[in-house]
Amino acid sequence: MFNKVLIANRGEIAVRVIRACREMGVKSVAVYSEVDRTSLHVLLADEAYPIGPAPASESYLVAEKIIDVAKRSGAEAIHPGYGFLSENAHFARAVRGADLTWIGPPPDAIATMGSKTEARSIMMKAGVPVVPGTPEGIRDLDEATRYAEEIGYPVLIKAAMGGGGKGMRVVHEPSELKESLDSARRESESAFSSPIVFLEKYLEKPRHIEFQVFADNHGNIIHLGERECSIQRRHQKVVEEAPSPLMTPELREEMGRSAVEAARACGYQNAGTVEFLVDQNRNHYFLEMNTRLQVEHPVTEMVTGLDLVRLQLLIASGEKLPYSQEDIKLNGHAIEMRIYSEDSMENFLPSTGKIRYLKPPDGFGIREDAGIREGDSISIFYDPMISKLVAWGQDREIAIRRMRRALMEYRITGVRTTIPFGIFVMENAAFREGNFDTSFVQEEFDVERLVERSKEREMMVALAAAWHHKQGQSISSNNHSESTTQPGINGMQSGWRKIGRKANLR
Ligand code: MV4
Repeated sequence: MFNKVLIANRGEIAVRVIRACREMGVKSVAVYSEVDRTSLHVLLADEAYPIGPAPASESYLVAEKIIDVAKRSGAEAIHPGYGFLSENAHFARAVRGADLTWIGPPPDAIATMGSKTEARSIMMKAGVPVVPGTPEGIRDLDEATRYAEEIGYPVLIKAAMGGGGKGMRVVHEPSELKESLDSARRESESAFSSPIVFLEKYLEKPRHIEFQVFADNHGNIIHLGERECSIQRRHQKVVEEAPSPLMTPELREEMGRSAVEAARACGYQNAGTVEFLVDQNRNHYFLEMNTRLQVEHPVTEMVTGLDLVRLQLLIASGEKLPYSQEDIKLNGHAIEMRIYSEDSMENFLPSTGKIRYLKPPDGFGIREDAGIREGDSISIFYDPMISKLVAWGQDREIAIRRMRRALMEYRITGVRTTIPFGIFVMENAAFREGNFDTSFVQEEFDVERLVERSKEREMMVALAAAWHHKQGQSISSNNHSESTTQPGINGMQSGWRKIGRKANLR
């Protein structure tokens, strides 16, 4: 095992890796930009080194600086976290070139999976189902027209070197093809420095289900079950859960096999995620492979009981996978809600500023992975994620109730957050029934209703406090009635009484 590991990241994932290192007796080296000098990950690490000004392009994305700190500090390995340089094959090669261990997949696997067309081609050869589409990038409009006729409309234009929806265009009929092709190429060029696009059959309202895979350096590959990630906003995952409410043992067996074969086909090692789209007939199709540890890895940890970062370090140090596929058992249900400093009521507008008060929820089955503390400021330079809130329950209904309770306890002042959106999701009938797909947010989220309820709540505070103040009486809290925010979840204290009592006590 390593004696010292450098974490080339910041925020909650840096904290997460530092904690795993500490539990394993591995010294941790943090790197930080000027605005992160007093950040939590710097405080928790055994050593910390400055790597430059706030802009990531001058700090967390500068490979030479990070490798230089690793050499100077005597770190033997680098963990990239997610984002930044985590899927940069050049960086992975440079780390290895500096005689340091890269805690991640082989650089060639990163490069191959970074090209969506190359990834599709490898998966087709490996017998992994892919969405019907073009074998490689489209040369011109004529070729696009021929392929679109062959595949059948609607078709989806996608960027070959991209992901996350940039450069994607749905084309419903031939007359739209030229304009969509041109605009997709332009967007792909500006976002990924490559105009190469390809076509796929457009799947209407698919579900996004991804499988966690682990491969060691000795040819052993297993999967750790799936994560449902269909609740996304502008291709940004917001709520993830494990297991998927859609899953059956048979479908898990089938998709798990595809995921393991996908990893084998690209010579994978370490932690990876194979993303699938699942259509309304429960057919699964390879979408892409993420060659990093994902933001949402905690839901897999909660239901498998495994520490995925610990596994990454073991495998990177050359050890064999300590588990066979038969050892992997899923227990209970976990839901993760990403808490962003974005205003749920104002179309998720970024909300920057200082976190004046922060009181995370806790209690049985609640985990909060945070990278910032009360008093920290949400910077404009980085992703506005404050924390990840994870709720575990022995079944999905309990996990949903627990997540809702935790979100209602979560106190943050100083910035607006996505907490109200999370409460909306936990109270939404379609979500609670497991009956949702990637169109959930656009079809179910009614921001006006959220604003209305928020105003009702504010009015309640005023009226209830005034009433209690006038009564000057103590309040019995033993009579339960419907919660003001959620008719039907009984057993919750009356919102009026709770608010009035708190206001009165204040
Ligand atoms: C698709 C699709 C439908 N049909 N591909 C979105 C970003 C990138 N990860 C791929 N995405 C999609 N690819 C075909 N052939 C629908 C989406 C999609 C989506 C996929 C997963 C989760 C959320 C999504 C939101 C919009 C579109």
